[in-house]
Amino acid sequence: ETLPRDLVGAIQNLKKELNAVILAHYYQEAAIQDIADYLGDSLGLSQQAASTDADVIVFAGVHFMAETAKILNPHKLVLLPDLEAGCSLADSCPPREFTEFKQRHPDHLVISYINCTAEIKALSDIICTSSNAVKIVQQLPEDQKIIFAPDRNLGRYVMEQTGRQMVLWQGSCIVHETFSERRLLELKAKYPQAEIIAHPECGEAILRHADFIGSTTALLNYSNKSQGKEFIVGTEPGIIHQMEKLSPSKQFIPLPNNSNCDCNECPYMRLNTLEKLYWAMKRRSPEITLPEDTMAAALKPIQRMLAMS
Ligand code: CIZ
Ligand code: SF4
Repeated sequence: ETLPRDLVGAIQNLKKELNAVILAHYYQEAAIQDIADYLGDSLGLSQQAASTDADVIVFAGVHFMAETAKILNPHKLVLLPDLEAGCSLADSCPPREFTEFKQRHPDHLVISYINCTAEIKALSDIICTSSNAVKIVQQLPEDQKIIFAPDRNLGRYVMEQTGRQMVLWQGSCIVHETFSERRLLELKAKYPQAEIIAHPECGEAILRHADFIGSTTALLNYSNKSQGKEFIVGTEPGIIHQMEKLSPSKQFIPLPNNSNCDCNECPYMRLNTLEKLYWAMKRRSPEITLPEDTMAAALKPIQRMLAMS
């Protein structure tokens, strides 16, 4: 089979044919963002997934996000353009080790960042995202013992913001944890007026320099409202497409990682392409499937999050 000449038009037609909705994360390439019905961060996309009346959800994001959509819609077809689109942070928390970790910390409530597998969600009490993590922890009783998984950087940030102690699982994201402080200082010298905005998945060395810290949606809104003209962006640079759309006169400078290239894209997010998205809709595959019991167990902590945020 050959690719249609008008790929975007063909995707629009398939969308009607399948009664499908296309959900895309901010870290997707610009062409995918531009054809999406809804664009957002993990919280926004899971809220969209929870409320959609489409028959098919095409998820342009990574595997754990598509799993969340499936858990919220067990009877719908959820397509992911490339099943290999995983996540280093989700991979850093294997269920067997996490079960043992939980056993070593009895009486602890388990709060897991949504960037984890369905199995880890099933082992958790409440799910959170970077948009609502602080708010959720603040709603818990002062003496509540808490395990926070899997991101140690977001966990440390939430501890600082809430003044609460939590036991942290030591996971991290290869994109956010490898931003270079040295390159950041160089950029700061080159653009002295620039505001530094960063995601809480970044390491402490980066967050120390940040003028504003927030979820992807919060960073986007901040860059739009701020009087600043230049921004050094400490998160996956896919988001810059929306920042530029909202604020065409401002300059957005991506923060490089600590390799010798000017790179920092999420290798998993970028596995999805417009071509793969088209084939997934055309073939109704690859689809996300999960065991019934895992879905049922993972749904409860997600519903708790949606109720608390
Ligand atoms: O690093 C990610 O995958 C993030 C920040 C996702 C999200 O939308 O919160
Ligand atoms: Fe996972 Fe990091 Fe990629 Fe987000 S940016 S999907 S946390 S590897």
